[in-house]
This record gives sequence, structure tokens and C-alpha cells, in this order.
Amino acid sequence: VAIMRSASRMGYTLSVFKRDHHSVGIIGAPFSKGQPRGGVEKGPNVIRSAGLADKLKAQGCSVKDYGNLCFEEVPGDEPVGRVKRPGAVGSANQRLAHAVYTAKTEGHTPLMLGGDHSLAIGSIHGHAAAIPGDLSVVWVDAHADINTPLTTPTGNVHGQSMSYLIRELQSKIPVIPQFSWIKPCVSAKDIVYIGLRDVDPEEHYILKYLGIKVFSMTEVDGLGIARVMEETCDYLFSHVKKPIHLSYDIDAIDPSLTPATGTPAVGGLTYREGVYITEHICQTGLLSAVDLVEVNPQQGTTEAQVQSTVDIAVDVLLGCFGRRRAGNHPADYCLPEP
Ligand SMILES: [Mn+2]
Repeated sequence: VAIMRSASRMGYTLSVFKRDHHSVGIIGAPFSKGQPRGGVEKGPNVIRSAGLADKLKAQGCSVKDYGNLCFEEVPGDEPVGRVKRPGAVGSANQRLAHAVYTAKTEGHTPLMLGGDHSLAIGSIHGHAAAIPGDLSVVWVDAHADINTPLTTPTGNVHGQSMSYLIRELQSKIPVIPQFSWIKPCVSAKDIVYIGLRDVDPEEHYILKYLGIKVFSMTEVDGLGIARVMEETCDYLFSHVKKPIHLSYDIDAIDPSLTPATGTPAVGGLTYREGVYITEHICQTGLLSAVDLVEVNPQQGTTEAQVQSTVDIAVDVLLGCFGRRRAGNHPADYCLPEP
């Protein structure tokens, strides 16, 4: 049952689908070659081991776990220009795109567990191919991940993912044969960044050049997270309500809380802000696919650091699929009679 209600003093109307039932399709993507650190390929299994599927089911979701994708070794995977491991990154993302497309067309909301953030290329690509119109992207991250192959200071593709996907940037992207299957599928106006605080000068230029909507940590501090989310939805819904692809890098959250990640940056989101983002997006009824990336259990120095990172990743995901901190109950619950 879809209940329409006016949900904002800014004047947009949220369509709040009273769904106690999300159908989640978990896709494990144990891939680490979009960056140099080992361990991030263990992300999918450590997040599963924290009880993700059971917790989703306990809050009324149905869950299909597609398991972990197998990624091929690519021998002689030499850089193309500055871009490192283009063969491995290209083929892993092509495989992931197909898996996300399949999960989506089978009626699930794909939940991609990374792995590093280069996987957003395949995840967003597969999602876009499975829906009739355009999608919008909410990118929650300390970093913009929008360097082109020509501006990247490191060559690591996890810092370039968005550049391959944005239509308006394609004249600046050189040919990389291993990426020739990628079709840019997102418009700059359909992207919102939240949580930025470590942006390269070239990336800052690209964001301005394309007019991309950014709520950096400065805006989170100045406006508060509730206003940021309200403005995010006003902006994305101003013309047509498109399905939302949420790409959530765990390093958006402050590294005091989520230290087990490859590129931590001080001054991040609190636990409450990090979860509020997902609660708000869930309430729109438009969440169509989710990535949770960059959980790296080898980057924690203690077991407690790893546990904290993984537990928060799970809470972020539960928020995406209906958990409310006010509490939940099944729609058909009846109080026991004495
Ligand atoms: Mn990222």
C-alpha cells in the first residue's frame, strides 16, 4: 500500500511506501585491485558473519544471497597510462554489472558488499541497464572518487569510479581497452555527494565544472544532517523521481568509529548522521540498489576496531531496509490476550 504524504516544509512530497517487506539481493564482491591494500576482499564475508541476512529477515525483509562473485586473475595486467590493473578492474566490474542486472531484473534490491569502491562502476552500470529511465546516485564518502585517468595522482581506480559513469565527462576520458564495455549512464545533475572532506584539487575542479551537488562535511556541520537530507531529496526529486543508487563508502563515517578501512580521513560522520542518511533514503521509497564498500578487516589494529567497523556497516544497511531507531513491529502484530 502506497501512502502519499507531504513530508517536508520545503514542499516536496515523499511517497512513503508502507513496505514492511523489502526483497534484498545480496551480491558479494570480494575484489581489492582498485587499490593497493589487501584485506578489503574479505569485506563481504565479515559483513555476512555479523548476521546481516538474519537481521534483515528479523525486520521483515526477504533475502536472497547470490553468494560471492569469482573474479579472474589477469596475467600481465600492465597499467594503461596511470591506470593500474585495468584488466582485473575491467573484468571484475563487467561481471558485477551482470550480477546486479540479474538481481534487479529478478525483483530484488541489489545490495553489493565490497570490496573496494572501484566496484561502483559495475554496480551502477548494471543497475542502470536494468531500469527503464535514468537513476540518481547518492554517493556517501570522505572522497569524491571522480579523478579521470589523466588526473589521478595514484592510478588506483577506486579513486576514479564516477569519472567513467558521468555522461558529461566522457570527452575527458581516454580510451582504455579493458573498459570499452562501460557506457556512461549517469547525468551530473542526478548525483549528490555527502560527507566529502578529502578532495584532490583536480576533483574539486571537476565537481565545480560539472555543477555537481555536494554536501561536504562543512555543509553537514552548517546545516545539520536532517537539512542535508531534505535538500538532497528536494534536489534529486525536483523534476522526475528517479530510482536511487546509494553508494556508501564506510570511510564516510569518522575513523574513530570505523577505523578498519583503507583510506581513513579524520572529521567524518557520526554514527547517528551515518544512520540518519539511510533512514531518510529508505523513507523515500525510491531506494533501488545499495553498495557498501571499503570495509577492510586487515586495516583494523585490534579486533574491537574491526568489530566496530563491521557492526556500523551492518547498522547502515539495516537502516537502508526499514530499520528505524524508534522501533519497528510487524504490520500483523496482535497483543497477546490474557
Ligand atoms: Mn570511495
